[in-house]
Amino acid sequence: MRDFLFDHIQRLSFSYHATTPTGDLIERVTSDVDALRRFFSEQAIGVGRIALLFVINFIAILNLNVELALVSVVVIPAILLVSLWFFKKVTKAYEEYQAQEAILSTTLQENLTGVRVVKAFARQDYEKSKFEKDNWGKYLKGKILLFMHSMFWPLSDIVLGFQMLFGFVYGATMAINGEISVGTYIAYAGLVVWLIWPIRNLGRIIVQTSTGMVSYARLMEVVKQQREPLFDGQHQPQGAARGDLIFEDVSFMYSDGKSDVLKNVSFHAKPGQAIALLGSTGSGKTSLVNLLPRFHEYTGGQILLDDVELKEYSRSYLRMQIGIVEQEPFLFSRSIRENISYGVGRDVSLEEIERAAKAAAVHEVILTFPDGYNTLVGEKGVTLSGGQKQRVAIARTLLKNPRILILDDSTSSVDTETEAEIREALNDLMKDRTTFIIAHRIQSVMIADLILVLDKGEVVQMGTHAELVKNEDGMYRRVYDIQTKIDAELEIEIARVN
Ligand code: DCP
Ligand code: MG
Repeated sequence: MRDFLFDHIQRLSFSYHATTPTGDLIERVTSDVDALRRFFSEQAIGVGRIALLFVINFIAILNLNVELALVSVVVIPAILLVSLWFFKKVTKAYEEYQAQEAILSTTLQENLTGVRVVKAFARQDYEKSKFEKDNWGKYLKGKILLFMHSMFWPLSDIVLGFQMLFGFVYGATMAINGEISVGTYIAYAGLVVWLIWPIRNLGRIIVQTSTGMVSYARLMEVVKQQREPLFDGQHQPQGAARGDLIFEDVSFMYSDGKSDVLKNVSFHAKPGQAIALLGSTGSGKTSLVNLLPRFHEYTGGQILLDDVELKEYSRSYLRMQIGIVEQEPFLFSRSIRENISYGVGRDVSLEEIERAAKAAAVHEVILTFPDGYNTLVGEKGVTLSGGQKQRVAIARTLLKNPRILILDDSTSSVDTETEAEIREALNDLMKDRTTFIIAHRIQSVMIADLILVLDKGEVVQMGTHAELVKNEDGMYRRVYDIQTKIDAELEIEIARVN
């Protein structure tokens, strides 16, 4: 079950993961699966034993005296009613308890992941009190749950105690009146205890079933989520794509969004061309490139890859053809070597890995680490600097050798010298791939065959660097002027200092 969930969760869509707290999912995969396992190993097995004991003893007493037997079980409806009432109460209490526990896990998980932010802003005390509040909430919810259980036991025992007393008195009266023999009475007294015991446990099981049911429902909520179909496309080309991309009036809105993030985007990227996206933060650059591997589905217009609509391709094929160096690359807590060869889908030699690392200008850096390529990367790459991480991510993508390359701000967190090194390496690698470059610096985008200037999801300008700088009122020219002005001022400053 746990393996299934793990696999399932990995295959859910981006929008599901964007809206579901990680701690909540962790909670379901660990605690709820445990609760369900406990339910099956402890409760479900008990049911058979109880039924058997009850039936045998009830038949035995029936054989002694029918009247006595019937008198001994009048309590069953009462016990059932009480159990069902508690069942409902405990279900609700347990639901709240699990939900609170999920909140607690989320808080913990976020704090561990964001520990640097917490420290940098000196928010330990705030986070501590938030955690304490959540933990206290869990304690209170747990207390309610415990209270429910502790109420049920005495109540059910009192009811059953009366039942037993009633049976004894009734039987004794019958014996005194000579309706049954003393021997029958003694046999009855011995047997009735074994009749009450299963009834008592039945109530307990009904109440405890609620926890199993709640966990089951919580797991089903995840299981019912649609997986992202990886192999749904009819169009499955054998070889690699050429990388010819046509955007026609493409618009896009996030499933939880209110307005279009991209509006009527049209352009043509020919195989091997470099397309640069320039635009202020939030203008939709990342959203645009995320449409290509079908992380999200565009909501209007169409995108053609090699003259076939993108939606006709399976996601797995597209993702094999497209390599992305993300804005914030994620590295696994594994060796550098494993991180670079991640997702290549075949055995790769160390030479190949080194070649990719050299191209990404990270080889020299890796050699300075204690174990070279076998050095472990700390959780989320804590031991690597931002720029180093990014270069490892570039090496990883290069090794995949994709037809379409997406570089999302990929040179933003490296120094100017390294940036020049990487750009040189990339120029080589971009040669026969369609490449998307997202950057803020004019130097990074001016070499592109086509530059798209985005503003609030719209392409406001399009062309080569030479064409765009000519337009005096255009946004591109404005960005260009500002950046060259900064550079010029820097030169003057340097001259003055010298
Ligand atoms: N957005 C959203 N849901 C997401 C991601 C983004 O609603 N899961 C919104 C936020 C922005 C808009 O979409 O208003 C565009 O976001 P992008 O990430 O595409 O913006 P950029 O990549 O252009 O910005 P940056 O330069 O900061 O990376
Ligand atoms: Mg972005």
